[in-house]
Amino acid sequence: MPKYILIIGACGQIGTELTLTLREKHGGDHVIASDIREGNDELMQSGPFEILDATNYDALEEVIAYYEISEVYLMAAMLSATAEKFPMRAWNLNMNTLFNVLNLAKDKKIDKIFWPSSIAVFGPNTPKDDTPQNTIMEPSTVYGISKQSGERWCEYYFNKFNVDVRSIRYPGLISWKTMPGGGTTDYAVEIYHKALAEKSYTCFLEEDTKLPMMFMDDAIRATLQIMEAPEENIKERSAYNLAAMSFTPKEMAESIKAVIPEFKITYEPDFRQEIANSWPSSIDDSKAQKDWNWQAEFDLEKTTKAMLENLKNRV
Ligand code: AKB
Repeated sequence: MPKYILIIGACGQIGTELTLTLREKHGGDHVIASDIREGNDELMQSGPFEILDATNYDALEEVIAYYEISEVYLMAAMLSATAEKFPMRAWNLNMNTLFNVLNLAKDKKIDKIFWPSSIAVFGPNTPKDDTPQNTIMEPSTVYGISKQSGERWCEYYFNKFNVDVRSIRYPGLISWKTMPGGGTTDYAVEIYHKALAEKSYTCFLEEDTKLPMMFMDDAIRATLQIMEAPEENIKERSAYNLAAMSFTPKEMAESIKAVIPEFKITYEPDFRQEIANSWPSSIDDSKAQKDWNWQAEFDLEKTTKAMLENLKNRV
């Protein structure tokens, strides 16, 4: 039986690249992209697309039945910075979409789910360095609270109803195809655009704010790897810690200066500083390495090279 996959939130930062990669792997017609708005030309032209508000259970169920979907990647979410401005909207979007998908799996209308968690599940009382898989969490942001609750619900649906849901705690993601929107780690993408266009960037975090980050190619590889792993290898049914690199805005600026010597960075921290201060500096992902052979490939230098080259070629 051919497998049909639905991506919810396909036009966002992760969704776009995930959809294109899955289409390359399974064939365009087998991967249905959906979002509340249309995406870029590459996404729209490479396979089927549906306008879909996944908070609407009936609309979601209809798309799943029509395309005979067996696997869902739920990438729609309101990220940390925007969620602080619209707490109830963030809670409703982040939780209701998850419940809709979990309930479809519970009722055997789909077989497998990917749902992204985040380093935002951790909070100010979490050990900051090499944050372990299992530790104090106590998130202090709306987004973090929704992700931690989501993790608990995923584990609950696995334990009670045998729902095959898999999740990773993404660090800040750096990509050139689609801009991020509304996150605290977004500076690490904006900086490359500004470095090329204006040779300068004003960062909304302080120079020494160290956060865990990852290049998008690694994030997509991890997502496919956890979804393809044999069921018995997935020992964490909340979400796996995932890591690649950790750096400060100052270190990132240095890596850009190595390529663009005239690049200048200034700092004007805003409300996002408090969010960043509550998150870990680095993550211990040894469980993901052990259970499904995770290994990151991109460090800061490789990421800077890939970002600047790809963005330059696009302009
Ligand atoms: C954000 O900054 O909100 C996200 C995340 C770390 O989940 N990039």
